[in-house]
Amino acid sequence: MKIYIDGKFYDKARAKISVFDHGLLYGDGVFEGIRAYHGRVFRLSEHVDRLFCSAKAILLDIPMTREQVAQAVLATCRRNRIRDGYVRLVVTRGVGTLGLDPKRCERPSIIIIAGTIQLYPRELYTKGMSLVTVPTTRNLANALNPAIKSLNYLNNILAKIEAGNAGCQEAVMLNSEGFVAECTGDNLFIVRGKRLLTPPLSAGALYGITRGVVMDLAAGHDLQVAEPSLTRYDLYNADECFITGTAAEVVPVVSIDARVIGTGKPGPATMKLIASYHALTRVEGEAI
Ligand code: PXG
Repeated sequence: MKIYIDGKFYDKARAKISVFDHGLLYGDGVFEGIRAYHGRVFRLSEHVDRLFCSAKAILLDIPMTREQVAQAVLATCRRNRIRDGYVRLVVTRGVGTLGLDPKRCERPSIIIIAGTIQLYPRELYTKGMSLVTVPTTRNLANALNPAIKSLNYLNNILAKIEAGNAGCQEAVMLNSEGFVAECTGDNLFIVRGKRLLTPPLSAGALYGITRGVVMDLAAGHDLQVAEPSLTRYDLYNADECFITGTAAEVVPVVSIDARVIGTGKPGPATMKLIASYHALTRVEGEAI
């Protein structure tokens, strides 16, 4: 495996960054998780755009253009002979001092790892997943905006631990007002009749790229998309529920806080959206 760091490729064992990098010391940096399917990188420019938006929000100047970053992602895939895989793109604040002032960091570092990922076992996609609402609320937009895909994921990790303690693989995270925000690494949707509903970004969700794709696909399945405020009551009384993410793709949800969702089996609209999502990944993307 060859890892890209600041324009050069290193063997896995030699791919190292400084202990003084503020990405490590303070979680000061941003990242993206990207998928490749059938020799193409799916939604590459959207991921690169979101990376630059996250960076702008934390006043981090990425020392490359969007096009150069996209080309570096493709080059890393080629170098690792990836046709189907997972790319982790990371930008850290860079090497600094033992003080949190980012101005004292020399230069941001760009790291690209191209490998594989299997977040959840196969059978979860046919049987469905159980979720639990956890006590840790999603970050406040005015504190650390959930729209920023930063290297500081402790808010989500705490929620993930709580889900695990409750015997679940994913958590429903609420915002400080008690409305549904998202999961720890996935966006959340419900189906009610012919309506496909997902929390608005203002509820404290990441602008998920898979979320956007699924919303676009909905029209082809006669579903009307809306983004209302959602409470746990709305989730419990949904006909169907699923979560979306680059790594997870589209995963049916059949139980939330021990309430059975719909029939207790993955719903028909969910299964159709899973099929059209897979169909899209087969034909779209930047050629590696
Ligand atoms: N919400 C959060 C908080 C995320 O981190 C999503 C939603 C889904 O966004 P996309 O754009 O991927 O549809 C994410 C992305 C992991 C892992 O290892 C998680 C993500 C990305 C890559 C890996 O669990 N989450």
